[in-house]
Amino acid sequence: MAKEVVRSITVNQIGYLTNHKKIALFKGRGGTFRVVNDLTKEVVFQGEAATSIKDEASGVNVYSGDFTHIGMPGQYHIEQEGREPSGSFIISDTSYHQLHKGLLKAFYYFRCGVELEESFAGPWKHKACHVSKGKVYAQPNCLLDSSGGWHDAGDYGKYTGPGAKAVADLLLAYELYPDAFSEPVPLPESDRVMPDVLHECRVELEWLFKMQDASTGGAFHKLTTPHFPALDVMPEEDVAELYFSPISSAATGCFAGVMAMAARIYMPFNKGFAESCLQASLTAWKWLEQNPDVIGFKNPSEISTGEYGDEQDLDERYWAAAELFRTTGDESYQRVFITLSQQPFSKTNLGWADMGGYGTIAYFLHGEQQGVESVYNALKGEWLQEADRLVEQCSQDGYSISLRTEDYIWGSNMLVMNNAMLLLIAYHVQKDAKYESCALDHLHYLMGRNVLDISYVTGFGDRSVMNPHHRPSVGDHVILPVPGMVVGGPDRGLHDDYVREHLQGLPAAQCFADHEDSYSTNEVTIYWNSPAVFVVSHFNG
Ligand code: G3I
Ligand code: 9MR
Ligand code: ZN
Repeated sequence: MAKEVVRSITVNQIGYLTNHKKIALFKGRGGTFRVVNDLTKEVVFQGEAATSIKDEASGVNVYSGDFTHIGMPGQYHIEQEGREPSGSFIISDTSYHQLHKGLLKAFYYFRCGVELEESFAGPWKHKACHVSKGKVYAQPNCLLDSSGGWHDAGDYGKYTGPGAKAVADLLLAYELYPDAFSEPVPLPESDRVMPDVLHECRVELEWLFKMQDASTGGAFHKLTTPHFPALDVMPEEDVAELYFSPISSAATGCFAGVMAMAARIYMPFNKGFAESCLQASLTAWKWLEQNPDVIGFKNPSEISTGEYGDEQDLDERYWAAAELFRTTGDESYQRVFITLSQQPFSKTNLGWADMGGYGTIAYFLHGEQQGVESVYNALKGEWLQEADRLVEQCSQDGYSISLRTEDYIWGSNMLVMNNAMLLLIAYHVQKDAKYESCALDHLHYLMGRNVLDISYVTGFGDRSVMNPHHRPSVGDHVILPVPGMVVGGPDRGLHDDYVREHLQGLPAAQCFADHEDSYSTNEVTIYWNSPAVFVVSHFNG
């Protein structure tokens, strides 16, 4: 039998949790299947993949085989007559332990301005990069320290909003699931006093401080070279001039939000740092008060790096107000929050542009007692309504995720993980097991239970992404990519030349190419990794 390049029996390539639902998905045909113990070769379970869904997004018929019955930890695979077996997977209470560490360690690899030493970075070591001062756009004589933080993605830009989203996800993961972070990654700073996730976020927060304009309190939108360097340029070789692009109100809003959040979370570990975060948040808030109208962002004509344009700042203001209320207890922030909550923008979105969801989460986590009951209940109703929509969508989807055909956009894997995160927050406010179970299905998709039989996380899974659009991975001459990075995933819009040439006419969920040139499907970003850390934290207790 010819080996299938894309296996048609797909599983989470890492594995399943002992006490959760375990399902394999069979493309094209169902029938009897056997679960075999890798070690003993024993058939431990035989089942029927009988029911199927005709899946529009993937363009295939998908049969579902349930082996939840297996409760014995071990390593298994699935067999069926006339087919390539599934990949091996484990069943254990701690299946996602290494994955969790790997997803968090990716942030270390994204670090900018410091050398990545071999003892922590292994073959992916490199020298310190982007250590020069940056020019403030349109103020040629104003040079400011710009070093530190994380590179945004496969490029070396650093962007305020996306950075704030990434930190927010990680800090929320720690706030809700501290036990998931009990072991060191380890990182150079690991001290078993402050959890590594907080050490890692501090790297970005220290850089974010530098994005605040000292004279006004507003936040510069981004810090990049004028253009993207070539794909094989290592970070330390990228020495073009750095520019602070102009201040935007969206950047300032999420800056205020994430700093208020950090002030609260770092307080038990480092009072001085926490106070600096609060101060930064308050001055950003003052800027927002003094600039009530949107100050949007468009790339200046000389700059062509990522734009992350955002013409709507009410969601960022809403988030900032919620965090400041939660951190300080000052009712005046709650009043602003409530007023903003009546405006027509999404209160559930967790994207880099639409950040309203973070405001709602902050209000939930502050507690029903601390808030205004009617506001709390209205927001809870809205959140659960969206969660129910996602659960319903999953039940109609062949690969059991909540994306509709039109949701396979650039960075669709962020949506996959954001939706799972939304479901886990729903589970937090209303303990209905369907939310948790549906969230876990999204992780199974990310880790290989998808029409392409691919794990979208580098270095994890037996058929994981190998050629991400990630400059260090291209330029370092190491065969394996930097591990632990989530790639963007299928984008039906075919937004780069490589996919336009190779993927015409394919169904949405198949519009993905594991090729380094495909920046619209196979790039990596910090804010695609961060919701994955959140989701895996829930299941890493
Ligand atoms: O929101 C709309 C949706 O309403 C519409 O139906 C759909 C149809 O295509 O498009 C959606 O918008 C997409 C948007 O992402 C959603 O977030 C746009 O088409 C798509 O072009 C846009 O892509 C962004 C991309 O930059 C291009 O601007 C990605 O979100 C964003 O993650 C990506 O970010 C880049 C940075 O610029 C540079 N660094 C790397 C990073 C990742 O590729
Ligand atoms: O490498 C760039 C990637 O980080 C961005 O997300 C992407 C979209 O802005 O652009 C990539 O750069 C490409 C550029 O846009 C067009 N020429 C090829 C570049 C990739 O080498
Ligand atoms: Zn750098």
